[in-house]
Amino acid sequence: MNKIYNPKAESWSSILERPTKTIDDIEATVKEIFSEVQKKGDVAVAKYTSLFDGAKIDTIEVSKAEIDLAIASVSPELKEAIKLAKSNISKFHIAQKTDRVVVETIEGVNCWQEKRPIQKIGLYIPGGTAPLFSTVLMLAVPAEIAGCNEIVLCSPPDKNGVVNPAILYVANLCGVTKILKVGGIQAIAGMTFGTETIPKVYKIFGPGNQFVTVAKQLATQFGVAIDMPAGPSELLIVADDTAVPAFVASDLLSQAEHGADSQVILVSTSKKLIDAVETEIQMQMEALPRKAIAEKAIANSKLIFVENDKIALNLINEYGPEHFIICSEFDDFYSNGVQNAGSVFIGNYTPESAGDYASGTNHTLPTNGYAKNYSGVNLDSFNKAMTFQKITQKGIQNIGRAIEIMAEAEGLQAHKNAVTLRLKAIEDGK
Ligand code: HSO
Ligand code: ZN
Repeated sequence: MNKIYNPKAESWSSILERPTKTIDDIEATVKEIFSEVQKKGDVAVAKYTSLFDGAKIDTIEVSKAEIDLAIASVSPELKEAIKLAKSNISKFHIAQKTDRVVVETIEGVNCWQEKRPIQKIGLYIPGGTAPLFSTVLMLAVPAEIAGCNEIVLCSPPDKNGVVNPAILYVANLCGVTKILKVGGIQAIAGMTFGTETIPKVYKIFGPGNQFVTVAKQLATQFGVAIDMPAGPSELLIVADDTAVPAFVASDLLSQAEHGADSQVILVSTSKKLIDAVETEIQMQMEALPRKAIAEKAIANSKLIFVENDKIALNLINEYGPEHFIICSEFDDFYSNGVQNAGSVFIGNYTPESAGDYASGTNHTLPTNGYAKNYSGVNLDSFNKAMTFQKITQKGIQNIGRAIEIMAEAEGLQAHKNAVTLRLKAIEDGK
């Protein structure tokens, strides 16, 4: 752990630097697989599934029988927990629905805005060391609420050609329309171009490793939208002597166990707290099954002492953490002053795990400083805002002259004519 005392503002960006990415060498592989999937469809998908996942797959789509088997294998206790989480996530996302916005901007000119669901969406759920079925909830629940009519889910199979049963259970519970055993670059390529079995979608959501991240970025070049650029998990905690060191340590470790490249940072105005948290981390880490992973992330973590809360807030806003926990006497100061963070957790009894699973907020959040310019996934991520207008004769008379003058000034005579003809027809009709 790196303890840093009173860092100068000039050094903040280097202290807070994220683990560097090696996008360049990945790009060539991604392009090659995209081009092969585009040309050969399912044949290429099967080839890469065998190469990367070591699985021989005859049928890419998960069958009804496989789903039934998965449902039966999930424990009643886990099913109950998932249902509680689903209920809270549903409540929070249903509340995000917006009404039609209607404005008569000037007499006779009626404008309105309505949301429409993105019709075809693709969800990517990684396999790996911890298959995160909770991410299926975070993506499929709002997709269903928004009314997306085609929800495709891709997740890689294990060596035996099986997708994690909890992922299948949640997908089935949340209205996913098609589940496919395909992961990695080939999954993103499949949803970008469409194959014999994988439907082409309009927007792709979900986390993934560096290959998946680069693949999602390439997908945008073929007209597919993506949720956001993803990166390793991050957590920044600001805490003072009102915080409980054991709680703070447990939160830092909860993010550290995601991956060796996770970033966890503690900012504090108390040296005493920093030391206590450091001791707690070492103690708690010993007992973690994923100690080897957490240890690596913790080795890169930063415990930063600053003189006062104002400096702390500036530093936090410069970093823009994915998750921001506030355990401070001055929690209002921080929650009102934070400008850049994906999701904020306030008080000693608000662990990040709550938002990861069951409080109701979404856990698909911007990392890598993108909290400065991206929102986390929310109901509107699955919608487009469409505008409508209806203009009466009186309305076109009210704005027609202004349009004519502006069109003329832009040198666009046809635009002007579209108004002039109508104004004249109205006059002639009089
Ligand atoms: N903390 C992760 C989400 C997650 N945690 C899923 C546990 N399961 C997002 O950064
Ligand atoms: Zn997590």
